[in-house]
Amino acid sequence: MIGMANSDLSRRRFLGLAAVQSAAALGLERIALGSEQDSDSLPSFVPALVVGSGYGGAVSALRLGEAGVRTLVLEEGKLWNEPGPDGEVFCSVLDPDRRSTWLRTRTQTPLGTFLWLDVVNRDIERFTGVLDRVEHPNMAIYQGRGVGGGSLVNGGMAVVPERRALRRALPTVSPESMYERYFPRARRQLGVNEISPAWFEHTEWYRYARVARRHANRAGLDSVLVPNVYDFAHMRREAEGEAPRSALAAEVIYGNNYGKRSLDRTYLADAVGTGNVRIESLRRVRSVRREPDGTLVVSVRRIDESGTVLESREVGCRWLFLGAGSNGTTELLLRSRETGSLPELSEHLGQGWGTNGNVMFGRSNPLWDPTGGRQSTIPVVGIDDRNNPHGPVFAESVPLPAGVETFVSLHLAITENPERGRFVFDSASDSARLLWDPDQGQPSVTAARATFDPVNRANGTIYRRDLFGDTRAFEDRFTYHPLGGCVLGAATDGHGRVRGCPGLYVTDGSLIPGAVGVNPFVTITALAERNVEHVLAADIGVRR
Ligand code: FAE
Repeated sequence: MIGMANSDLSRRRFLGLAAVQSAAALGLERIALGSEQDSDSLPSFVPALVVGSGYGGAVSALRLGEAGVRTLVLEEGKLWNEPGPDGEVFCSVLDPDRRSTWLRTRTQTPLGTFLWLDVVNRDIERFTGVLDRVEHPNMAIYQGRGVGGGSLVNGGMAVVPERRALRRALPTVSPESMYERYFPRARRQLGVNEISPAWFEHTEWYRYARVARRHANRAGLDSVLVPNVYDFAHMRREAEGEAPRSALAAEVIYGNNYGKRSLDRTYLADAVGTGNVRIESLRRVRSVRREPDGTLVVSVRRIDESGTVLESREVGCRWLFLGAGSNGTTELLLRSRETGSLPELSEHLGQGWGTNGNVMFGRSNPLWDPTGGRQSTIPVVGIDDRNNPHGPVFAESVPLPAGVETFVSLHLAITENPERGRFVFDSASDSARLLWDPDQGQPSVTAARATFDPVNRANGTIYRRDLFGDTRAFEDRFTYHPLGGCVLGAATDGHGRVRGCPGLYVTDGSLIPGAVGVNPFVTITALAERNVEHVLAADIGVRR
């Protein structure tokens, strides 16, 4: 973006978005500009290859494309642009169908029951849907699937961490460079915006968040309005009946049809708009090997929309950027090391994994304190207890868009749980397995209680015990924010170069060791910006 005129930028985005639209109209699995659109096979060699199209992958693709490097992006999920039978691309949380869930026959929300009743999840057809839940013993990892990765399914909360949290997570990264250069660059390119405080204060759609804030304030806690990538001007038009509804129509974890500035509309559209980047969807990268001349070769499987493998191919490249997310990138590297194709990879691989201290819980409100039957799905309030002596807590007020009054205040707390898990390769299942004990979530629960027990006492509220299948009040057996596995400065060098394999880079959330204190995607994006800038200059010979 730097040094580029606005008209060039908007032209590039226009071209990229047009390519996305026409790919959808033609039913193509690939997005590219010009003649490449017509070629239907993978090249046997590309200068740069990016695996995965979430935050890390999208940053790498854009900056490589801008630098004039021909780049191929391989994404396992779908290109989400074709309308389903209801005329929409994505389904809502209230009426999920096969588009919701990755290769399962039942939806898998973390909040599985209400009044202990199994009323939330639905049977569905097996399909390459947009939200995946990867089951490990004692821990489930949620992740987005499709061109845009997690940006398709997440809540869009765009939070810059405090300096001390950043220093704890990434001690070797200069905070000055992050706060002065890479966080602003990431926020700009992601399209971060803020809700109007005046509108927030009176709209019925955020009553639930105001109630949560008031309860926290009564216990002496601060709260903040959190920036987001959802277009708040669009949301206000939704409220006024002037724009199609998405955040106000119970859309979020299975995708937003309108309003969300997901990566396919920002970074990836701009990447394609450079004319140097091509994205292929429904391509699962399985492993990496290195030829004697340094060429990196990935093995790729093309899958159909039911997950069946159609063909296997190899593609060679000079520079390989892994952005398959914490679970995906770590698995790919572990498989490559353990099956002998990249035997030199570091012993630190797989280590330093954490949940970002995620723990979810609900509180039951008294009948005179309703949270509202109409709730925007885009969270905007963070209860900020980052100075708690028992450990910092940043808890979002999570919507429960049931369409009826539930009297529930739902929270996802981000705590600085110091526990770390480790991925190992399980050759029997040919996949990575996470080693995580059930009691490793306890520090998250303890920290959340230190913040929210006083909130309950101050407001006469109690924890709900009917939401997570059994009678537990705190759900710490899943994470929305998996981090680590290929930690910066351990399995990689200080800029994401994989130790033991020149030309191979990690660019996603697996670089961050387990926690960053707030919702992570702005940090993942900014770190990827920092690393790719360095790699372009030092390894690929491009200066901006
Ligand atoms: P990610 O975005 O997960 O992208 C990885 C991509 O790689 C995916 O598209 C995969 O399909 C693809 N892939 C995986 N394996 C392969 C393979 N072998 N071959 C080809 N492609 C592959 O990675 N964070 C926030 O900051 N704010 C929020 O409000 C927020 N809300 C969330 C809500 C939900 C429901 C979820 C699930 C997550 C949320 N997050 C939020 C977390 C955020 O989305 C996540 O940290 C980032 O998406 C991680 O970015 P990565 O680049 O690491």
